[in-house]
Amino acid sequence: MLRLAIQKSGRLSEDSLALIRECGINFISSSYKLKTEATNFPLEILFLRDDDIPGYVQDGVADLGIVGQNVLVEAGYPELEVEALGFSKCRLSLAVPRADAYASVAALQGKNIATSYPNILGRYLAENGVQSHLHTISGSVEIAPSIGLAEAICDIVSSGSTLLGNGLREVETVFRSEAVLIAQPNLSVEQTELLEQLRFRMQAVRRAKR
Ligand code: PRT
Ligand code: ZN
Repeated sequence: MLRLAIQKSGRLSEDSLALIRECGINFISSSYKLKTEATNFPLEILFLRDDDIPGYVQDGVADLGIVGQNVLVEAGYPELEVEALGFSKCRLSLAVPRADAYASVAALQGKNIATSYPNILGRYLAENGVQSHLHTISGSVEIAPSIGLAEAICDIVSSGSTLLGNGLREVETVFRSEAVLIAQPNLSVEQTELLEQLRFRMQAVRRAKR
């Protein structure tokens, strides 16, 4: 038996459920249940907040998970990734108020930056030899400059319309992300065999879509 953790409700949920179904795995899901069992594959599905998925898989509470690389890498477990899934593509970017001068990342030296991704951003700034003050906030990062909390932000972008709507300009791509399948490091031989079957089916689903 394998336990797979997916996001309960959010941007990853629909595509995660669709992928499992396209792999030929049948299950009944209802919006109030936190767990369900597949009827034709030894798989249990847990519905969690995406931020909790890397830790649950690292600890072996779940065997597998589907999560964004942004959340996985920020949590510090990049080595759990076993398969890129090709959906929920986005980027983690730095942005500044539209009217502000910006020549390069050196412009952020000594500045305050609001983000929900202090680990990924901290590494990026260190690699670029820039020291900034990071303010970790968990949501509504885009309003930080307009309320005087920070001179720049680092947040997830897909279409760019949220930045635009808040008078911000995207200036650097810090990290590119997509949804990935992750697996706990201590699967049994039988579980590893099931994981390989699942990956084989996921790869076939992706090939069929190209
Ligand atoms: O409740 P839970 O904690 O489970 O969900 P969540 O609110 O933390 O996450 P959710 O559902 O918003 O996103 C889940 C994952 O989807 C993220 O971790 C990313 O891997 C991926 N993803 C893809 C995105 C986006 N696209 C995205 N556009 N995550 C967030 N956004 C937000 C972004 O934060 C910003 O506020 O959308 C806004 C920007 O969108 P654009 O299109 O205006 O640029
Ligand atoms: Zn979350």
